[in-house]
Amino acid sequence: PPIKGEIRFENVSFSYEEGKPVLKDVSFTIKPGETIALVGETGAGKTTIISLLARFYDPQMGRILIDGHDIRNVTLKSLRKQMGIMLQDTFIFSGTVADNIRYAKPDATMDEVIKAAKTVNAHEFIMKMENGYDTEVNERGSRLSIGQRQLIAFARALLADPKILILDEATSAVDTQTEVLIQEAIEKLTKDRTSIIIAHRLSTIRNADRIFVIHNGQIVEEGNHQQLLEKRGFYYNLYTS
Ligand code: DGT
Ligand code: MG
Repeated sequence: PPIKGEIRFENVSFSYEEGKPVLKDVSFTIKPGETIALVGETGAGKTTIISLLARFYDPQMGRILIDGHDIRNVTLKSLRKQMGIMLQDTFIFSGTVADNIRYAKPDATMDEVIKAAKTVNAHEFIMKMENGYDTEVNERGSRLSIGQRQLIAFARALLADPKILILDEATSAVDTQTEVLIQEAIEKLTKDRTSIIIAHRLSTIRNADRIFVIHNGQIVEEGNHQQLLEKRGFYYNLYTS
């Protein structure tokens, strides 16, 4: 059955190694369709939160629910089908650009592939490549810039049309023009789906419905950009220092 995309962490604690807690009693609820930005210093636990949601690991304590169902009672296959996960190192494999976009939906038609690419601003640069969508790229995506690889990953995610979108935003700098394309694409991608973005760019953070500030394995502040600045706490220090 189709899911609504509510995400709930209930008293989640997790450690990779015994005696070294990484997440400590984390609880939150994300409403269907909401966009959440996770921010916090390096090692705070941001990637760990999304790793638990995708069940790369299970928490030692607490539970994680999607639409009220404990994700441990869902098969991994159906869980991952509901989620579009984009990690920092965008995954490109050898094949054509179209194959790369079609990855999560192998039976997609060319029209669907193009439509997805257009929506996330990838169409234009693809059409400039010598064979357009049939251009071969290699595993390392070495013929593509980092920004272009990201746009391809966005097209892939959009085509898969997951209810839940997880994005570990790349830190690598891209040129100003690509930056604008990426920002627009993120806004379209997050529309009408529950999204969790480990956000590095201020524009992404400002556009989020809510921001969770992670510090030392806990959510220490929560609110939108303006509310958090007014607190003059962790968030304020992250963005004004
Ligand atoms: P980032 O990506 O540098 O901004 O940092 P976060 O916030 O994504 O941090 P995260 O969740 O990767 O790491 C939290 C803590 O857990 C940190 O002390 C490193 C540790 N850690 C992360 N991944 C692993 C792992 O696979 N094994 C072990 N033993 N520790 C890990
Ligand atoms: Mg991380």
